[in-house]
Amino acid sequence: MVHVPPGITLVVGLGLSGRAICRHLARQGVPFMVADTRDEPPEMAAFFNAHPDVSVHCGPLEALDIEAVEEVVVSPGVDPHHPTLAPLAAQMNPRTGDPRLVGEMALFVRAASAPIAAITGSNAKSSVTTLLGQMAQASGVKAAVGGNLGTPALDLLEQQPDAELFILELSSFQLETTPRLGAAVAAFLNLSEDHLDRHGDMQGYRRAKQAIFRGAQHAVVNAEEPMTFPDEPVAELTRFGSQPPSGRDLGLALEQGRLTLMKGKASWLAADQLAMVGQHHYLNGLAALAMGDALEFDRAAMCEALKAFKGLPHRSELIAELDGVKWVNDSKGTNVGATLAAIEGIGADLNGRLILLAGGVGKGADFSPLTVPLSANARCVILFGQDASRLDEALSGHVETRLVADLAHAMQEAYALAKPGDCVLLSPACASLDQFVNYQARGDAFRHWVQQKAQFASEAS
Ligand code: UMA
Repeated sequence: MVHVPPGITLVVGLGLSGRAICRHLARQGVPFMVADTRDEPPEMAAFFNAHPDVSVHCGPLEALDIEAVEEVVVSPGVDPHHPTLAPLAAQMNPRTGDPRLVGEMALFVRAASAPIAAITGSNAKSSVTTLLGQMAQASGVKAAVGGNLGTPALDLLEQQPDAELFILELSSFQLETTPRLGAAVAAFLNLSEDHLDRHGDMQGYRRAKQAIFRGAQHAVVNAEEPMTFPDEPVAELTRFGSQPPSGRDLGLALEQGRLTLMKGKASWLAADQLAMVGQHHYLNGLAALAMGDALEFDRAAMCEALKAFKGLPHRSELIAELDGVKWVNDSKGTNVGATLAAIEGIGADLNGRLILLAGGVGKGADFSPLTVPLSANARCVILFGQDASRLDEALSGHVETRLVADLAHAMQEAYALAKPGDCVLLSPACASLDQFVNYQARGDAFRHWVQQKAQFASEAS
């Protein structure tokens, strides 16, 4: 048994968040030690360089006696229901007023002096977060943008100490361990199956996300998804959705024959002025506009930012056209809802010319919602990775499926199969962690392969 010394903080996890937590505690002069369940967590040498005096426990958490610890700060990838950790979640820390077990965001809330705009949802949260950041910039507001989409929230405190606003994408993992966020505006964009292996069921997943509204002044929710509405009353509430809006809500309506983004009866901008085509892009735009409006951003500046927004890498990103075949990288499609949105975005006029590459870690999801759009749009689905056979069980009989070992083989298979006019879409509906470090690495592998093919083709011609 390793006894954690009394009165200190224990940081669990040595990934991006864990290292940001350690830097933050070191800056604040709080004594801490670290645990990671892996025998060899990444980048240990760099960690010991930065924190030579900090002790690190690697391996099972069961080997730790944490009775005397003051506070445990868990990384998002670590399940707070782990038997060693869970009892602390029910005990209060008299110094902080929070439970003895918290996540990174609890430390952030204690230290941040500027307001928080927070975004969660199963999909599109990175796009809305980025878009709101660009709207802030266009409106002359100094905003620091981070959270689940990349830069850990605690690092923003150091990188942008003069921020007037923090715009944070927050995952269910981060929210689950956040006692009270107190956001100026909090958006819950949508809810579809994801991370059921961690949260147990949809109720557990939704409950974790509901924490975004704790202490919020203004809630932004999806008019068509009541599951996104706050359980506890929030002073102000704005809905966004695909129908003509009433009151102070935002929505879409036909104005003189043009689909238009509206607030109540006021036309804000025509959908065809956006660089990105497709209903889910309009909904993302409306969600960001609703948040920016709640934050009193300049309306004209917000609309200009929305018109200029061209989307994010790994999100339905056209990489190249090879021999008349479009190759699209949607590696960020890590759950069924995201893959459905990607197919809807590009599949409308494909009529059986879509080749989907899918597979990886399915996180306990039900893949059956994919059957209808795939039977309408796909020539073939090429499946790879840990849960390829679970996907195959759900899809075969509805669409042609092929099973291969990994993404490289899936791309080769797609290349051999595709005909001019087809679209090869990498939108795996699964996490990447069985075969890649993260979804970015998976998308980069796809991009690299396609670009090499494109280069050979141009050299040969
Ligand atoms: N791990 C262990 N043992 C440990 C600690 C971690 O096995 O003791 C494993 C986790 O199970 C996971 C991996 O290591 O497989 C990374 O976990 P982590 O908590 O160390 O993750 P970070 O590197 O801190 O990255 C996290 C987010 N990752 C997760 O929530 C899994 C990143 O979101 C986020 O960008 C980063 O913090 C900065 O805020 C990624 C993600 O996949 C993009 N998020 C999920 C999603 O979007 O669906 C929630």
